[in-house]
Amino acid sequence: MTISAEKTKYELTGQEKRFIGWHILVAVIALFVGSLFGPLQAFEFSGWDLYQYLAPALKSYYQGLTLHGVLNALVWTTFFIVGFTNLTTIKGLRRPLSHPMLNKIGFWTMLVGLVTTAVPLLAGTATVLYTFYPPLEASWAFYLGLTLVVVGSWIEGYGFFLTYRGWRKDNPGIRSPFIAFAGVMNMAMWQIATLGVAAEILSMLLPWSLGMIDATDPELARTYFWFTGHPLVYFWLLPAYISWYGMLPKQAGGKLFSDSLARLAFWLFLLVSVPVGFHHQFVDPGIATGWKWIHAGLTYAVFFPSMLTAFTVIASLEYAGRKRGGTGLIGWIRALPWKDPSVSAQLLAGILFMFGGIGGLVNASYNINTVIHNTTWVPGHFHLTVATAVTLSFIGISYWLVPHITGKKLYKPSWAVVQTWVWFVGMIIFSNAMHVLGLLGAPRRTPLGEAPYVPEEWSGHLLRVSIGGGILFVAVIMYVWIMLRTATGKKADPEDVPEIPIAESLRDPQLTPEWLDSFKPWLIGAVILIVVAYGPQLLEQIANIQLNAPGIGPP
Ligand code: HEM
Ligand SMILES: [Cu+2]
Repeated sequence: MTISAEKTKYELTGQEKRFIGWHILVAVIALFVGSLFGPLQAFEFSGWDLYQYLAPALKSYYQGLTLHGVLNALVWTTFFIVGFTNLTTIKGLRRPLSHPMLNKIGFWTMLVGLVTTAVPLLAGTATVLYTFYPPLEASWAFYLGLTLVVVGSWIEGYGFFLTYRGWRKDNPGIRSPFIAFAGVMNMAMWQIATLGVAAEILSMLLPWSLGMIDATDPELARTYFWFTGHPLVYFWLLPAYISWYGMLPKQAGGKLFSDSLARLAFWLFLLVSVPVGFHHQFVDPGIATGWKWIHAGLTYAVFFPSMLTAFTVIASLEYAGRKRGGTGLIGWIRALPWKDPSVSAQLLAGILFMFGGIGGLVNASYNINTVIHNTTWVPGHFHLTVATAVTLSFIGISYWLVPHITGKKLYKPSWAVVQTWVWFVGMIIFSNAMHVLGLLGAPRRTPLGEAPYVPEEWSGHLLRVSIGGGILFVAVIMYVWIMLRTATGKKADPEDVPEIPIAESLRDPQLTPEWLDSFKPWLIGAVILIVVAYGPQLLEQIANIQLNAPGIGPP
């Protein structure tokens, strides 16, 4: 018998909905505030300097850029993901959290951490950009706050692991439901991945900013940072994949094409997410070329689960499109429910992600990387990935999730569809211009409007960055407005409130081999790979630690 066919239906309780809602609320506020700086940066590129009017509240371009990166890339994502993982765990396993108190403590720890980080950020004493590379030095409160956000996410993670373990005990031999499995796996990957920043902050940055040590070792700090920094992008992306694999097919009227392939892809991401961090350090002098090559090679290995994903998700959507009467080579694409804002958001996110992936292959290539390293190509790339594939997917998810947890109807669904297209168009203009500028050598993290060296050939592209950025800002405002009006609207008839979409697998998931549903071998494999790919280099850098760089303030 298939167990995916609702054996026991589990509806989220009011308390569970509220708890998830708190995460989403913090996430959306972070996205809103963080995105206020996006157009400021984009306008600055064509010489329209709004910062002069914002002083002294905002001290510099860099303070704004730090707020933008931290709030958008770190806070919006983390809060949304942890909230969403509550939902996938509870709904997927069809049972409440086993230790809800633990998750509450985790959430509050994250929130206290966020406030602790926000104070120095707003005061201008943590203008170190979201990568906080030393010797740029922030107030200790910034590092402490970030630590608390991570620790809080760990604690919520323990809540998910214990719930999963309880389910496993009660259901021996049964394949775990895909969305629950995948969410828990992502949190497990996160626990391993964040050991890098934990080591960096606790052993170096916090004692340094507290004055217990005078100077720091920027190279070791970077190595620790990127141990976390690369898997961080998979921590962001995998929840979007959970929706693409496990929910979107249902919304489109189809089924998950292959439960086995979906799980295999997730396990491969667990294996190769961490041991690739040196691909961010290709130009760092302290790491031997051989190790950089190994990490470059392992990065190419990520291509394989990415292709599995492209294949499985597109096959699931094609199945849905044909069931809806779509025919021909591309007729099935048109037959998909584009009028559903949640679907259009995720389809458009997926389309832009393909270009993000292609650009990513350039970034990953040791020699070609030198062409685009530290140019505007890089933010051009990650506005397609984290700021679109992930963000636009989360926006799409929230178009059913927020109505579901508030018991309201989505405010103006047709506007929501327009919102997704505005984002799509704005991002095409913005990110294309950023990529081209990068190839022409324009540096990132630079208020280019003030730079004396800007050649004439950049000017059209700089203008396109501003135009695209302005359009994107409209899309953000539309999204936040729709969320606000939805959450503050009237309670709807329960029948008009969307259900949580869970895609059935085309084949009984019980036929998925057991080795694809067991954590142990994959976790062991992941740790071995990390030890092999990181161990020798990390030990060497720790053994030769050079605490000789004194802190410097922001420019
Ligand atoms: C209103 C929409 C947005 C606009 C117009 C925008 C614009 C920009 C621009 C122009 C830069 C480059 C600044 C520079 O290198 O000097 C930038 C950097 C960045 N953006 Fe956005 N962005 C937007 C939304 C987002 C979103 C949604 C995310 C993530 C979820 C994001 C994450 C980042 C990050 C991480 C950086 C790099 C910061 C750094 O270099 O330290 N942005 N953005
Ligand atoms: Cu990376």
